[in-house]
Amino acid sequence: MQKIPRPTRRHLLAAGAAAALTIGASAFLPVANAMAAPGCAVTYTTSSWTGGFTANITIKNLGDAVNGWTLGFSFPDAGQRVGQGWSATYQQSGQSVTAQSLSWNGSLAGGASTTIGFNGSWAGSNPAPTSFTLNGTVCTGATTPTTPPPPTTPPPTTPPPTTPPPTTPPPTTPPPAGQTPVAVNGQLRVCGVNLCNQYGRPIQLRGMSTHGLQWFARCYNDASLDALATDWRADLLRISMYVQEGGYETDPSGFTDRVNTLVDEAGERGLYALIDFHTLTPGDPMYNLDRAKTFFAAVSARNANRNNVIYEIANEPNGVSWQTIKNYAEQVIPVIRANDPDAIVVVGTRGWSSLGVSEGGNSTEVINNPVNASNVMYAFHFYAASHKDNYRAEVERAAARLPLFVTEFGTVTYTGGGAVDAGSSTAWLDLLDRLKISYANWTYSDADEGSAAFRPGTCYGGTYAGTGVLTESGVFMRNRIRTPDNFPTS
Ligand code: IDC
Repeated sequence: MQKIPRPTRRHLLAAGAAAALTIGASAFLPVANAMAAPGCAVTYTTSSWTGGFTANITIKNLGDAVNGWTLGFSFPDAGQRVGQGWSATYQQSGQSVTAQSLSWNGSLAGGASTTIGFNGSWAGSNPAPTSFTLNGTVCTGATTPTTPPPPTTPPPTTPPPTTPPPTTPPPTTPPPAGQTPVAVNGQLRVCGVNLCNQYGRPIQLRGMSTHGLQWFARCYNDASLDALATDWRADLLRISMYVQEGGYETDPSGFTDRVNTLVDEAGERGLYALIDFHTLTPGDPMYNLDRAKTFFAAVSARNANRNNVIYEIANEPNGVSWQTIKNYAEQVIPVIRANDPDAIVVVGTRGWSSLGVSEGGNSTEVINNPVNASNVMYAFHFYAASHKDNYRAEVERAAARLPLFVTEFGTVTYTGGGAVDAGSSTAWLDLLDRLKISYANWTYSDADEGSAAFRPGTCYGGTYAGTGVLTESGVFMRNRIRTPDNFPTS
């Protein structure tokens, strides 16, 4: 019943960094400098490739507490440039660079650290800066080791399967604790237009969305989540908490508890948890602003120390301007940041998260007027049987300029029902794979509709692994999701 979002975007340039980030040629260049002053210690590490690099900078305050800070350094080579940064506001003049704190990370107690970073470009060589200042004081404190952290696990060596997966339930052996998606990738952040892991490398998360928790709670239990982690080998569980239609507004504390429990269940299996504040009707997110603040204050406080949580603050705004959505986001995001400053927040877009397309707009309105916050991504939704080439073209264009996250999509029509469109679904997922855009499929449930992965009645039984319990959509999605991730670990 909802409309369908359709984007149309043009391919903006993947500004040096994004383009270069694509593949392979990255070498980890450990560069760490710590400086000796009593006031601060800085660790600067880069992941570098021809012409581009990602820098991660950890700043440790060794002096008195500061409220607002500016880090200063100079690039040794005149060809080094800061591109898109995160967690600070960057300025460069000649070879001199300053990085100024944001509202949420400006307060740094004595002994506290914060991490910032940027994507940059280089021409001649790419040496690390050798001296840093914090609020004008040269950093001379002892620094952290100059070698990059070892990967927590070796990269997966298994090649992609060359034969179709078995049709009988495979053994659901859990991956070793060090090899789950969360163990390998750690705390995520947005870098450039990408979702990056703890090594500053772009990754794609692939997973499934729950159906409405108010209707399908029976589908989310140890056996079904074990199957998602070990049989589907998913990376991500989207926890879809409707606000209306019998959802959150009817029992705020009960739904908050249910979401938190599922965050834990996902975490125990090494899955990322995408907390979806599933607004839909009414389409104006402002209608739920107070509820959103209450809900996100609670879940962000409770989950602040977990590294597997991503917040999606409005599922599908519709019938409202981008400016209204942006205003909503700029009120909800600080509530989250106050508790959980480094978590990624995904913001819904106009026209049922179509980047405006389903309401006659396009992503230019977001590009020209982005949410005023760092570590933010933008939601794009599609239903493959309804949304095809023109929407794919828009996503491809938008992806060069905006960090996108497909927090929901279906293999069927936008009603959630109808037949699987395998051709369009394949075209979509090939595109998302190529662009490293993360996704969650609607739905990991046994709803009696084409988009559901399980056959009706499955959730009343105890078996979730294998293809015997799956619908056509479920078989299709399991085949796509269970291929190896090959997450970069350096
Ligand atoms: C649909 C469900 C359907 C339910 C309906 C209620 O599949 O069982 O009756 O919601 O509102 C969306 C929404 C998502 C929709 C889905 C399919 O985010 O809530 O689920 N869809 O219509 N946007 C586009 C499609």
